[in-house]
Amino acid sequence: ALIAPGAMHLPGWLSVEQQRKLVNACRAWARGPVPLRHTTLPGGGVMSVRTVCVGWHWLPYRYSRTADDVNGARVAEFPDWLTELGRAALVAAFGERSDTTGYRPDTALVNFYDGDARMGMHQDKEERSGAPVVSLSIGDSCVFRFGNTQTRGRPYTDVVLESGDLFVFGGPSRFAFHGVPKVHPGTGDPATGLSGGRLNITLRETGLSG
Ligand code: MD3
Ligand code: FE
Repeated sequence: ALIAPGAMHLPGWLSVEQQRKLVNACRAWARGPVPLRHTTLPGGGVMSVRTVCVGWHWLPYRYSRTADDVNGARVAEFPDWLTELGRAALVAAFGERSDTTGYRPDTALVNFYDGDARMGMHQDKEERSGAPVVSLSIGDSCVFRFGNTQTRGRPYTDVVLESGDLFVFGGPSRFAFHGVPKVHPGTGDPATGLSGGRLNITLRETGLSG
C-alpha cells in the first residue's frame, strides 16, 4: 500500500526463510568486529535501541568506516547478497525502473528493539544521496509513525509493522520525520530465529566514497 508519495508498505514481503537468513546475518554482525551498542547522542542522551552497522558505521551525525564511538574497529563489509535484496525490494515496491540496477546501498543499519525500546521522531539526513531507504522488519510488531517533512508533530500516519514487512522510502518521503513509539512484545514468530524483540534493517546509499 502507498502510505504517502514515495512511501510504500509491502506487508509480509520476506519469507520466513529469508527472515531466518537475515537474523543469522545480524547475529554474525553483532559478534564482531563491532558489537551492538546503545548510541549516545551529542546532547548526552542514550538511545534505547541497540544498533550495529554494516559497510559504514552510523554516528550522529556522520558516517565513518570505523566505529569511532565503540571500539575503533573497521565495520564489516557490505555483502553483495544484501545489494541484490535491496534491488529486489525496490522492484517489488515500484516495479522495474531505470534506477533499480543503479541502486547501490552501501550501509545497513541493524536496530534491535527490546519491549521497552523506542525511537523518537527524527529525519535521516546523514546520507548525501537521495536514493531510497529500504526497511525490513523481523520479530515483534511495532507502531511505526510516518510524519511530514516540516515538523516532528502532526500530521502523521501510524502503521503497524510486522515480521517480514518491507517499507521503502523514496522521493518526497525520503526526508520525512519518522519514529517507533511502541513495540508489541511477544508478537513475533520464533520460527524466524528471533525469540523476542524486534529487528529492523535499513539499507541506504551514503553517497560517500573511500
Ligand atoms: C523514512 N529506523 O534507523 S525503519 C532509522 O524501525 C530508523 O528501526 C526505524 O528510523 C526502525 O533511522 C524505522 C523505517 C525508516 C528508516 C529510514 C527512513 C523510515 C525512513 C529514512 C527516511 C524516511
Ligand atoms: Fe530513521
